[in-house]
Amino acid sequence: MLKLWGRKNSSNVKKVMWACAELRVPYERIDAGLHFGITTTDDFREKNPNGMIPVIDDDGFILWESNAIMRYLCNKHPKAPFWPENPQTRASTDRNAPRSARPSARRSCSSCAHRKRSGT
Ligand SMILES: N[C@@H](CCC(=O)N[C@@H](CS)C(=O)NCC(=O)O)C(=O)O
Repeated sequence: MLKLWGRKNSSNVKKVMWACAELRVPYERIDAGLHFGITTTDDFREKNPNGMIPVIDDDGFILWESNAIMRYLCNKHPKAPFWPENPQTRASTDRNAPRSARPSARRSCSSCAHRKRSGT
């Protein structure tokens, strides 16, 4: 079963959880990040040297970066209703994926807000 590392109050983890739910992909989520820790361990850093969540392990295939994970899941499950086959329609959908990195979306992520406050 797909493994997903990340706390569920992370906007980037939520994106992956949402994609899994839409695609009906069963997964096991492991709390990680902030007070859950784990992200600083050697084991986790082997998966993602940046120490960030989300990270997935799909039968030994490790992937991090929420948008890359969503695209991977959509490519693996091509019937994804939100991942149109038409290249132009898909490009429009794809354009919206990184929007979570915009300042308005970052405010909703507590760890990113923390970084902004602490200047890290
Ligand atoms: N570009 C990355 C950003 C990942 C990111 O910023 N993750 C935050 C949570 S939203 C994180 O790992 N924060 C540190 C922590 O929770 O310990 C992605 O989209 O996956």
